[in-house]
Amino acid sequence: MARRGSLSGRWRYLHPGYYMKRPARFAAVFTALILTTTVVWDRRSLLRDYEAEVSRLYDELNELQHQLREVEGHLGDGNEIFSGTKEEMAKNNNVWQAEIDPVNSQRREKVKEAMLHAWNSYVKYAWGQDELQPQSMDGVNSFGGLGATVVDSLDTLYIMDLEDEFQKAREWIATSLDFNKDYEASVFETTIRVVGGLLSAYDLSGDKIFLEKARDIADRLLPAWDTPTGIPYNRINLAHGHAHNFGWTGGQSILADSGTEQLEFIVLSQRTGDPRYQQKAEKVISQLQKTYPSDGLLPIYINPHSGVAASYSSITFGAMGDSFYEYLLKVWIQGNKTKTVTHYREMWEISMEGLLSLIRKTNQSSLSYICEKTGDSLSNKMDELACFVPGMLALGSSDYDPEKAEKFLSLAKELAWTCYNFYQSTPTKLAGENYYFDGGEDMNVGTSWNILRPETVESLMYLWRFTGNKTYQDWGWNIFQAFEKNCRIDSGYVGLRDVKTGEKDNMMQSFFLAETLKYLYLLFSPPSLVSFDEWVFNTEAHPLRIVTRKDGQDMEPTRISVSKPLGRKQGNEEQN
Ligand code: DMJ
Repeated sequence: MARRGSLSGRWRYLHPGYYMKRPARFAAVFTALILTTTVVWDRRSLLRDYEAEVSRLYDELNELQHQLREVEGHLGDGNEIFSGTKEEMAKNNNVWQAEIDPVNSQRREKVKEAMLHAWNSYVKYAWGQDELQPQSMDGVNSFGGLGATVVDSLDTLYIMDLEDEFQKAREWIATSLDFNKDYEASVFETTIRVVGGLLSAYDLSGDKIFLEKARDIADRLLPAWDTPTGIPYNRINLAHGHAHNFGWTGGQSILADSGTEQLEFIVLSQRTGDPRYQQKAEKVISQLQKTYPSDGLLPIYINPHSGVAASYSSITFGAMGDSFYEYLLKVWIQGNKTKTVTHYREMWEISMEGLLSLIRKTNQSSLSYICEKTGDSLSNKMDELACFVPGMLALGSSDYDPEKAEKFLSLAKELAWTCYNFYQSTPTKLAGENYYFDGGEDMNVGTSWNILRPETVESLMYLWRFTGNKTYQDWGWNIFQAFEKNCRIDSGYVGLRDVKTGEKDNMMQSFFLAETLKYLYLLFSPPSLVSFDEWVFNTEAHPLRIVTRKDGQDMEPTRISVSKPLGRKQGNEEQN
């Protein structure tokens, strides 16, 4: 039996005495030790070399990407409409670039972080209420207690991959959202935010709870369309179904409030198989079509009993007119551009000719803007709300013949430049609510608040997707940074009472989470994320899936687009 310290046991090889008696064996073990160390050392330095090589290749890749952007910048002027095989190649190439572009992915992460900050603040201080008041750190039921921020945020959370937050919102909707409210709701606001938000969440996630809830609220809104003409009353009591119009319109229905439910109600009919929603909403357009003016410009007040538009009220692409024109185009897209929906496109095109008649340029810097009109008189005023127009024109221009497509896309770029200047021209770099262009001057801010509106970044996202011009991403990034600088506080995001002084208000509008942050996120994401081929965005930025309309006689598109949205084609510093 071996004793401890003995040179004959199994541990004898570890005892120095063993090797002193056997020098040859000592030399062999020593050599083996040296060789092993060398190999290990060498592998580590190989690894280091390898890492350096990877980093060098990564730099080279960045450099090549940069050169590629420059080459692309020289190949075109940023205005091209790609087509055919070249288009597909460019599209794939650009999507690929957008996916790995480190600048884009950093910007996207910052926007996602902003969404988390807005959402967490809302959860902490205003959970379940319509909107957060960040300064007083409480909530307010500005829409009757329908959880507007929860519903408006659903798809943004989903698209940004914020799974836990989405699930929390979903649970609240399943267990606590109750529409049986003795409250005079705006039919328009409830449709675009609540019906639209729920349907979008359903289309994205497939979770039936969202469809059930959408149907519940839509059923409560439906009696609003029971008027002699089918043009709806704009307010309705959600519990009793009593509908009427706002007192301040003198009993008239508002154009945008009456003509911005078609997308949502068509989707609801498609998903439920119940045609009533679609029939009510589409009848409004058929009614307006009967007396559609030759310039396609409708005054904002319409009598729901006679169907006649009040000529004393103004014509505008801003407040109270805006999304009526937007939906004419988008319902046509949603309807696969088939014969069934041709009249929407026709009405939209007539209105776009009317729009051209409202365009003026400043003497100073040749900035294009959209006038408002009452009777025969034009006013040099433009709302920031009208800054959705560049995006709408970009979306609709591709289905014109090439000459008109070019014309409308150019106008879209000019107007986007003006809208961007609404932001750049103020000390806070945030846009006021509206602008005046009197006496040929460039722009003077009128109403000077900013309530975190999305229209300009919305248009930048469309223009970037349709032109591939990286400049639009840079403009969007500048606007985002101005929001971060002026509007972010510890308890959420606020608007500004005055864009000149930077004085803050006390409201985080639900559309900031639904629209502004979503469009910014998409501006820095590959265009394949919520692609225009498959989705159409409602006016509150809720994407709705395009499916085949079963009520159409002819399923073939009546137009073949001359252009398609692209990914990015960077490097062009064009400024319209
Ligand atoms: C949103 O509710 C919608 O975009 C609507 O069409 C216009 N106003 C706000 C955002 O500014």
